[in-house]
Amino acid sequence: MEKRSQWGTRAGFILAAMGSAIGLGNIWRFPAVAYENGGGAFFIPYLFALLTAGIPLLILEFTIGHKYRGSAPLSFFRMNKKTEWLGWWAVLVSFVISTYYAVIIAWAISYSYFAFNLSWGQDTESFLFSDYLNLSVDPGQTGSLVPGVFFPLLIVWLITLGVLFKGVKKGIEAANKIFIPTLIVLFLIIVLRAITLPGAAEGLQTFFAPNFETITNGSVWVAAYGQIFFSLSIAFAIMITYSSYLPKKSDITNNAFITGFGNSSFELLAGIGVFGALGFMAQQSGVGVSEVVSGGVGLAFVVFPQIINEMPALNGLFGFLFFLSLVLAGLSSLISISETYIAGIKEKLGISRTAAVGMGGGLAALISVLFATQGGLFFLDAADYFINQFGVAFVGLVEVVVVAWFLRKLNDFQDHANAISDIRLGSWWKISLGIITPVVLGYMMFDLFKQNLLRQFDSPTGNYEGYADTFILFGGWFVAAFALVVGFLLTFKRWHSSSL
Ligand code: LEU
Repeated sequence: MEKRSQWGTRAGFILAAMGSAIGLGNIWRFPAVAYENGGGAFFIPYLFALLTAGIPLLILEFTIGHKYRGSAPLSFFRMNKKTEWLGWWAVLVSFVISTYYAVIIAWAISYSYFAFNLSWGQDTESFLFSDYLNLSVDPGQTGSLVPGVFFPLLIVWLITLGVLFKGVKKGIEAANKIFIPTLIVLFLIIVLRAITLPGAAEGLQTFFAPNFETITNGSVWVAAYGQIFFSLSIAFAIMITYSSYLPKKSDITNNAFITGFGNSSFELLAGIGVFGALGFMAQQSGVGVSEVVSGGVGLAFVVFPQIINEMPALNGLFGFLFFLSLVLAGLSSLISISETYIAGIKEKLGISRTAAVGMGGGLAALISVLFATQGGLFFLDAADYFINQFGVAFVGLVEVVVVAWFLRKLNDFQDHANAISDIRLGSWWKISLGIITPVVLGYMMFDLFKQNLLRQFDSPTGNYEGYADTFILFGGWFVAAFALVVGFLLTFKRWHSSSL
């Protein structure tokens, strides 16, 4: 057996895990999700999800990777020959996500360039959709390639695959040692600037003003769990893969706490920065903060350029730093998502890292070109919704049910983690994973299927985003089903002897 690659230092591992966790989800997703789900009151379900699902699952995945020392599919295979498919599911979900995640980073690269002379003009919305993305086809059609997205996308893949070619220590660890500290410094500068803008206090008040009524609403809890999963990169095969490169003598539990709290602190910081800036924007345009809030694409690529336009000084520089921080946060996450399938096929086929990066990364890069077409945004939106809802949350649920209920591994894993970690795990961990998480996620999946299937068949609310049935079927359900079916099929191929 070939000697397994390892992290050079403990800090290197923690930075890589944090680099994966801190991503687009923290900067553009969290603030809007928190706001839509009760503002200050959202922190209660959020903290609950962090402590009963996020950190416990992170510890579980770190333990699995450390104990079985393989990519997610190999680790699950070693845990029990019958559960390999679970590892592939997570890997394929990551594969799909990597294909469009890369595209959003490409937009951020373009926007960091546009920031210099504020070339998005006053109507930032029509700039994004018409001038930049050239979105002039119906959902489901591709139209032609958009060069303004394609070229930065090429840069994204060159950097990501370049880092992955270099391997765990010289590539992933080295890149994160530069990316993450730089990101933190940049982001602190941005947040400081944002909260000292006139009107910022108003924005922060809106962000933190708790709306306690929302707490009794099930969908708020679902949103909190969804955010924690995405943001902490759990149920994506990522953390299993990364921890499989830990040396035998490494801490697990403490590392998981550092990663979990580090990620949430960054998220909170992003919320503060974003809402400070939104408060400023609201004051400039004489409206309430709630009128300028929007999530996802809108927030980062429509509202932020407007805010940057209005800033009193150094607008271009502020804009550049903001989009550069999106790029850095995104790249370190994309590297981690891509490593899951690179490690998986490397071990399955017994090929070199170089060949695996070429094959896996090459294929992902090729598919991602679909999202750089005129109709790319629609594909991206549908794939993102379905793969997140029916991929990530579903894999998370199956993972805890299989490990805790069917294989009954929690005692075993608890002993494994306790034997090497500073912090000892007690009943909190087992109750969280054995009872709370499966129950909450089970309810969540049930509710989601109900909503989306009802929408499909008898549709007072219409399909997701009002898309046509065929587009939802091929652009949404099919993508999620593809990940699950291919995952099963891959288990029929035998492991190369060098991996066993
Ligand atoms: N945790 C990442 C983020 O917050 C996403 C993950 C899929 C790597 O953006």
